[in-house]
Amino acid sequence: MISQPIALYYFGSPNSRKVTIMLEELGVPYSIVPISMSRKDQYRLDYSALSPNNKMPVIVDPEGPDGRPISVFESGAILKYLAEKHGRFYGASWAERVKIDEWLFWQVGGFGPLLGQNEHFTGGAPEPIPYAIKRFVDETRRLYGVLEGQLTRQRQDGVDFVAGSGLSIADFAIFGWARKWKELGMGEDEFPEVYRWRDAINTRPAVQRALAIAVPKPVPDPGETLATHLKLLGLR
Ligand SMILES: N[C@@H](CCC(=O)N[C@@H](CS)C(=O)NCC(=O)O)C(=O)O
Repeated sequence: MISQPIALYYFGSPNSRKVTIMLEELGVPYSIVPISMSRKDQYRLDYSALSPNNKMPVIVDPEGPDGRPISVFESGAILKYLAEKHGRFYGASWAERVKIDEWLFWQVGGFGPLLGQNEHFTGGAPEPIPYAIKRFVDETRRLYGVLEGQLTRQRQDGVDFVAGSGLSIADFAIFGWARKWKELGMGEDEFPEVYRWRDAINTRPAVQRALAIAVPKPVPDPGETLATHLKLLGLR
């Protein structure tokens, strides 16, 4: 049976790329619905119905639990949903899934948001604020150190991935911000285990396909697709 494609509301940044990496690794059909932040698409009322926190990514799966359509927002929830649906990249036991969850939640609750603040204050703020830059660069260095420690322990146990016994959604979640070490002020030799792991993930063909996704310019208006999805989900 051919599955109906999952639609991914997408903005080309680490949070959406976690999901394209997962979908490419799974090899399931999907379509991209690009969202324009400069046009503030994320604050449209019809988009808010799918994403009440007005962020990307969101997925709409026409074949969700019990065969019914479902939408999912929050990148961590999307990764867990896809892993559970397809029975892949989420460990082989409950104990392993708990370990994967630790690092998934570490990423969505700390590594992602804190490194996002680093990027904002070092690159995007209208004026330089030395206190904020120092605070978030220091915190980035601490978090990279935490990841370095975990990857070192995993290697000592003969595992080349962040959590559990193999490649998992924790790797997909963490990879995006581990790529950006230079912009975030980290040194080339500071975190050898992080960089070795990042390079290994980066060379995976599915990851390369995900990173190569280009969004058409100008970004098409998502209104028609949103209307179709809201109808499918019974929200209109
Ligand atoms: N916790 C959310 C964060 C998502 C997020 O911050 N997305 C950014 C793009 S990377 C966004 O949509 N920003 C729009 C805005 O802030 O207005 C997740 O993990 O999905």
